[in-house]
Amino acid sequence: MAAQQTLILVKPDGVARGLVGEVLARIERKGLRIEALEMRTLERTVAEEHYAEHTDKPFFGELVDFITGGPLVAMCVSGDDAIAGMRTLMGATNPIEATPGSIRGDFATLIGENIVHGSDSPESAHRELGLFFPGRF
Ligand code: 3AN
Repeated sequence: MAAQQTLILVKPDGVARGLVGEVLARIERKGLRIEALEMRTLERTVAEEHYAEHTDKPFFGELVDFITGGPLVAMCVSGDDAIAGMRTLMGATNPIEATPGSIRGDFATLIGENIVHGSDSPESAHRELGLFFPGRF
């Protein structure tokens, strides 16, 4: 078990649907720690950098429009194997394939509106935490 930190977002769809408390409660009940939390509306430049690996995908424009389209909640979450633990709590990227009991499995149907983001590796977590919480983690 490695102690890890990960960037978690409740995306604009999750905030608009009133699911912030639900997501926070699941993270806390799991035994992970919320180290930092901020509500903000992302600037396009930050969104483009966050999703840099998807620049060439056909859905990139849509993705940036969506993530900048309203306030989101950004968090640093820490704990034992926090990166994989959060990916399991979140469920598969496509909510139709996400296991019931996971956040996406319980609350979403669309891949483009799947409520949460979580870093997918220690390298991504380091990069994404630096982008959202500069100089803090
Ligand atoms: P995850 O968020 O599970 O790490 P990624 O990194 O593959 O998934 O994708 C980032 C985000 O891009 C997803 N959360 C989803 O909102 C969006 N996305 C991924 N694939 C598609 C797709 N085929 N069509 C529309 N949006 C997509």
